[in-house]
Amino acid sequence: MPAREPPGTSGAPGTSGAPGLAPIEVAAIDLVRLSMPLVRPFTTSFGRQSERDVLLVRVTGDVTAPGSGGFTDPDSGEGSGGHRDGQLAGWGECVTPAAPVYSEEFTDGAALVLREHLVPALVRPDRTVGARDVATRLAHLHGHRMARAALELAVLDAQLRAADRSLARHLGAVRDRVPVGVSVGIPDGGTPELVEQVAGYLDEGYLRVKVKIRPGFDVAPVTRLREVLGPDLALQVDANAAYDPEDRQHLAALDALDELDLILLEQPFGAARLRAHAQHAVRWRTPVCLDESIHDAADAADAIALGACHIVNIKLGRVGGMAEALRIRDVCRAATVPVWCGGMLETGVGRAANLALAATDGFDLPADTSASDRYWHEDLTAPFHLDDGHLAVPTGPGIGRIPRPDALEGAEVVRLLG
Ligand code: SMG
Ligand code: MG
Repeated sequence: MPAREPPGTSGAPGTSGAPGLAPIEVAAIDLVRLSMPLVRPFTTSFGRQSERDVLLVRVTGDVTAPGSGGFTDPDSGEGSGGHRDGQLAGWGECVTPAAPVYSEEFTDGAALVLREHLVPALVRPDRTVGARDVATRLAHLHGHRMARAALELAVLDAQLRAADRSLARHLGAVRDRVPVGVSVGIPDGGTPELVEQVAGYLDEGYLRVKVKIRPGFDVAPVTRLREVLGPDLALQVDANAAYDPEDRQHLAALDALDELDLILLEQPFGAARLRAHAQHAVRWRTPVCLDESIHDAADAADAIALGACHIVNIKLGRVGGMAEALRIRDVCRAATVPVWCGGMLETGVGRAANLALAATDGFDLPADTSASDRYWHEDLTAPFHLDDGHLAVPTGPGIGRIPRPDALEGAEVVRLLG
């Protein structure tokens, strides 16, 4: 982890020139874990998921800034954002899947590394902590970016609540609503169900559609979508690294998809296969977008220099948090490579942070941050609604959302530091 001061997450001004943030005195750190069923199963090339094993990091700070403005949440109307007895809470969502199927990271591993390594390192030598300390104090530890990101975002949320400032404002957001698309999994019912689901999402107003593909479910369903929904459908596909660049049939399928006027082809090959991406990106007219391959700004710079991608999907968890996400955005901007904000089936906690990121300059393509009802019967926070193809960026202090107390009833709470 680079030790230079990251923009937007520290006592230093954000990219907007927003004033700096004071560190907090950490009183406690907890892991809050609960299972949430998805409204419909989500199947990708790596598996089928019907619920999320949700892991939140809660950082409780002693209020050190008097007159810091209370902790109400105007977006949700939920009253306290964590203010109790001179303390306030910041929240971060760890986006790990339950199993190491998207990358090496998984929720039990994240909980363990947070407990045994990341949290102890964060509060050494003292408990006066700002978001930038997550990079500097944890610099000697490798990997576990999703766990790191959850910790960084929780500290940042607490700092922002203490300063009565929204994350979006802190980052210098340039829009108050974010254009959004929807990521559609491989349905149990195959192509007919895919067409029905996509048509339904378009009726709801989503601005573009991303379809999950895998070898054997690619050319035929995507061709059918084009036939039924027409040339104007804003359509992209995501392979989640399922294609083998040495397999002729796999390449033939990707070549056929290249004829279908897609906005982009996301991560066809394995995360480490930058050269394979470059070899084929140069032949295809469809822009290649990388997701799993990009862990930090150096990866983005290398991928761009190699010609391995034309577009980058930025996810807070995959890259270790807000500071690195903004660095990647800046590397891409300097190379005129568009970026957009991806998703990991977040609850309202993670979605709120995603929206603030997606509201910053440079995030010009629709995000994968769909409305709450696309994922949940009842979101963990006040829900996000789709309005004319957009989600409103929260304006309350911090991420502008807190978990509803009743939604946390029955959650497992593990105190890591108290
Ligand atoms: O949050 O709507 C969402 C999901 C977006 O497709 C999505 N994410 O590779 O981009 C991706 C996948 C990873 C999901 S793994 C849980
Ligand atoms: Mg992806």
